[in-house]
Amino acid sequence: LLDGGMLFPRESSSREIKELNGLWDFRADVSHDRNLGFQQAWYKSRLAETGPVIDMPVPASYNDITQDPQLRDFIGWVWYEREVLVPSRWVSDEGTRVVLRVGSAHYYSVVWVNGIKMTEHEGGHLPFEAEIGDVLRKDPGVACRITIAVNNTLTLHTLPPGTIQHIDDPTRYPANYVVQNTNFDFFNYAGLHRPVLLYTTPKAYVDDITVLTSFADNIGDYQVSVLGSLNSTLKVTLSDKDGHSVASSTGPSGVLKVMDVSLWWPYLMHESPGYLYSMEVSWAMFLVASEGSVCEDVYALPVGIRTVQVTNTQFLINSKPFYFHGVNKHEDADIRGKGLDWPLIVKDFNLLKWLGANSFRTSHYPYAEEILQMADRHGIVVIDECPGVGIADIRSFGNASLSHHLVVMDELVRRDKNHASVVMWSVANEPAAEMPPAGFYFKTLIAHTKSLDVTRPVTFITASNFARDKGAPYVDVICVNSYFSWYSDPGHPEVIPYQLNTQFENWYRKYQKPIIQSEYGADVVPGMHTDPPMMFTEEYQKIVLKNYHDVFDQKRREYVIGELIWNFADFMTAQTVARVVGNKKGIFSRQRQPKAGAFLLRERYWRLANETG
Ligand code: BDP
Repeated sequence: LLDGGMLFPRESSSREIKELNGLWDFRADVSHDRNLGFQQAWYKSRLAETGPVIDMPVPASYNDITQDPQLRDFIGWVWYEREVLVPSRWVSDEGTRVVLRVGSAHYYSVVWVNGIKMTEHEGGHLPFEAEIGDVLRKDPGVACRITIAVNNTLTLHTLPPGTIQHIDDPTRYPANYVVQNTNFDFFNYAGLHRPVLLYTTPKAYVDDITVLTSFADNIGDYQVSVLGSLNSTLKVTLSDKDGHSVASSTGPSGVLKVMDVSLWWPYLMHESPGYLYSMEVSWAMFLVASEGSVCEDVYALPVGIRTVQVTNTQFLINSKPFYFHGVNKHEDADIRGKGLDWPLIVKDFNLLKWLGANSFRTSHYPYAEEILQMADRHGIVVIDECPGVGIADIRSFGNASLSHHLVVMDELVRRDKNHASVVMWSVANEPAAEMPPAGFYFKTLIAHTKSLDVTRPVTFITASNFARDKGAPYVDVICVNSYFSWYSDPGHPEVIPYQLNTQFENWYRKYQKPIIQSEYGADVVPGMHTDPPMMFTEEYQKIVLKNYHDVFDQKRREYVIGELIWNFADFMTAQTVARVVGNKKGIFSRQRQPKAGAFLLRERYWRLANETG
């Protein structure tokens, strides 16, 4: 079980935040075995004292920041360092906890403060923290020096998995290099991808909050976990948008009933979508020693009240059928790679609304919490995917991999359980689900995820044959990817109606579960035109989309509950013969300009919005 909660850092009357975004010192360890930094203990003194450093923006991937091809394709440890002055009251007051939080660092991280190791974390897409107050108190007045070493190497047991290959061929001297092989189709960007910050809480603090909502006029169960002595009082107040308290309670768990509840709705289904209450948890502990004094922690969590259910033909939000007409995305853009970037986030949400998209899947890893908060507020529905992408080698179905995958689901559910926008978990994308160990693997993984969250359906995205997929028996919704007329029958969009129909009928006949077309699409090099349509042109993408849509329109009246285009925007990949500077299946270019397919999709999504919400 995980140690403690992972509430998103928020300021309150008891909590302060200091952001550490901006320029950090940076050095890649280019030594032969990439281990010089540890041998020489670079964390012991300033990074600039042990060798040359360059400026590196945080948050950002480091790969595309310089002109150095070695850094772009670097594999191994890179070192980041930043010195920060903390307010003296944080250090002088023994009653203050100072926490260092890293939003995400890809892939494996080690963190030191003033040369003392604070924590390590495995996994590139979820936050981790360390309490650093005691170390700061050792040397009050001294700047706090934060060193983070990050290693992007993927192995058979990381998530996503990968293998390292040494190309060492004397007949092709000097062809001697190392490559990171993966089975996924996006560039393995690395670095400090999300904000790094310091925040404070009192010594006794609200550690975690879990809210389960249902309606029949009440918000259902909540559970608050607080850390500290029990000589205390806990108060939970739910306020509406105008700040009026609508329900309150005391005690670490219970039920809050809201009269005249305003439900959280997807934005096309209601005139005031994305309704959020604020659940304020305040925990006061009386300090017996200093009579009368109170140590209080206050945390306010936005809460949307809604329900999700799956029948064998429908997906219900607040008991109403919901049809997913949306997109698959990536965290990806020019220069910053996978670094969190507010202009990009807001632009993407504006484009989603321009399209009339009501949903997206976080393909193929958990996105920044800031993005999920936007989805909550704007009423956009999210399928939340873990980094289980490209599980293709039989060794990646073994115990070491499975145990790590279970921990990643623990971390993902812990982080995202309170987001109203998140309506389903996806535990993997296109695993080799036909392999013998896949049955046990997915049975265990899905049962585990359901034990962590009893309210949301669980799925994984399949591209396997319906008759041989060993994971499908355990999912609540069948999510299928297919690329008819692209990877099969290239150049023949006329095969789509028959093949897609057969695909849906096979899956439904076997499982009697609702189906989402979780990916379909075609590459377009923007501006490329032919008639008759040829692959890679705007015309070809349009005809592929149109042929898929005709079948969706028949089947959505039966059991097809959604369609997610691959992909929202073009994105960077590894260099291969099948990719022209990245994957071009976006309906927007990487710079977010529409291709012809975007206009076609826009017309369709708004029509669907009027018909189905
Ligand atoms: C699918 C993968 C996705 C790829 C896409 C493609 O799930 O990650 O980018 O194919 O090849 O199979 O464009």
